[in-house]
Amino acid sequence: MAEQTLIIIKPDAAKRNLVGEILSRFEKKGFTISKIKALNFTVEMAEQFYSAHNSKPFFGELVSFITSRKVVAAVIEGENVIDTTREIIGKTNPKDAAPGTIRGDFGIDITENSIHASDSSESFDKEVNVVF
Ligand code: FUP
Repeated sequence: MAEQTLIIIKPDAAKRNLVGEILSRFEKKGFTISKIKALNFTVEMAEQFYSAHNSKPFFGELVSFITSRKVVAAVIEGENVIDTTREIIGKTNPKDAAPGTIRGDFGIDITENSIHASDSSESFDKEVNVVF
């Protein structure tokens, strides 16, 4: 089976109707969308999804943001999709993210940074079970 990753188009981007624009970047790169849905994260889902960060000072804000309104989650597949997707989304903080990356082009700040993507196959396995 092809490698898979999970992306979440976060509340700030979904609110600005950037879903099609963002998904098209993955399709144009040759990746396939194998699952997709719009959903509202519950607090329980958010705490599980971001459990690696539960001792960080920004954890509360992160949970509050991701649960604030509807997001779009998708499983994307293709060769080397995990690392390539991390390049397509750009650095965590939009001010450090290169132009042409999703966060560089659309991110507002380190919280409202438009998109999440799994950083490893272990993260993907955990995250896909929370969302799908
Ligand atoms: P990333 O994998 O690029 O999403 O980055 P991290 O796993 O380090 O962080 C997860 C999320 O926590 C980021 F999308 C935004 C948020 N975050 C903050 O709000 N403040 C920080 O200082 C670091 C991360």
